[in-house]
Amino acid sequence: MIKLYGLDISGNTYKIKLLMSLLDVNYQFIALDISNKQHKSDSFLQLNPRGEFPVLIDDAFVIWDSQAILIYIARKYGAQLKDNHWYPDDIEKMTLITQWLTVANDEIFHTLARARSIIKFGHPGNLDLAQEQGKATLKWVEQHLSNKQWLATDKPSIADIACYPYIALCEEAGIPLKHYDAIQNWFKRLQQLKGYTSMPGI
Ligand SMILES: N[C@@H](CCC(=O)N[C@@H](CS)C(=O)NCC(=O)O)C(=O)O
Repeated sequence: MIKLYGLDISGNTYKIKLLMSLLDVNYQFIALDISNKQHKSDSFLQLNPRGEFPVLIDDAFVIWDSQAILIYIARKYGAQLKDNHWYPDDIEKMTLITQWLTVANDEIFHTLARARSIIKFGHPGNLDLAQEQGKATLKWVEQHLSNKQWLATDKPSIADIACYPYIALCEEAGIPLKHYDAIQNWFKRLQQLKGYTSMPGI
C-alpha cells in the first residue's frame, strides 16, 4: 500500500493527490502534525532529511520532493495507459516536461507559494518582492498558454500537475487571476479531466 505524508492545505501535497486521483491509484494519506513539528522529528527526518513534505512510500521505496514523486507515480502507475502522456518515453517530450518541473519548483514555488505562505501562514519573507516576481512568472506563463492547450506537450502531463496548484492558489497569495484568460482556460481543461479532485483554496 502506498503511503503519502503531507498536509491538506499544501499545494505540493495536492500535486500528488491530484495525479493519484487522475490515475485512480489507491493510497493511504497520513496528515502530518505540523503544530508539533512532526516533519522535523527524528523519525520523519529518516524519511526526508530536508524535513519537508510531501513524502511518498511505496512498499519500502521512499521518495521526497513532489516533482520526483510525480515522475515515479506517472511512470509506475501510468504504464498501463496505451499512451502514457503524463510522462512519456519520447525523449523530447520527457525533456519539455522536465523543464516545467523545474519551473514548478523554482519560479512558481519560490514566488507564488512564498507570497501565499507569508499571507496565509505568517511565514517570514518579503511579500512585495514575492508578489512582484510571481506576477512576472504569471505573465510569461500566460503568454506561453495563449496558443497552447497544455504546458509542455499536446496532452496533459505532470508538467501541468506540478505547476497548477500554486497558480490556482494565487488569490491566497494576494494576486487576482481574473485578467489571465489563457491561464483560466487551462484551469478549466484541467478541472474537466476524469478523476480531477480539488483542494482547500481552489
Ligand atoms: N521541493 C520540495 C519542497 C517541499 C516543501 O518545501 N514543502 C513544504 C510544504 S508545501 C514544507 O515542507 N514546509 C515545511 C518546512 O519547510 O519546514 C517539493 O516540491 O516537495
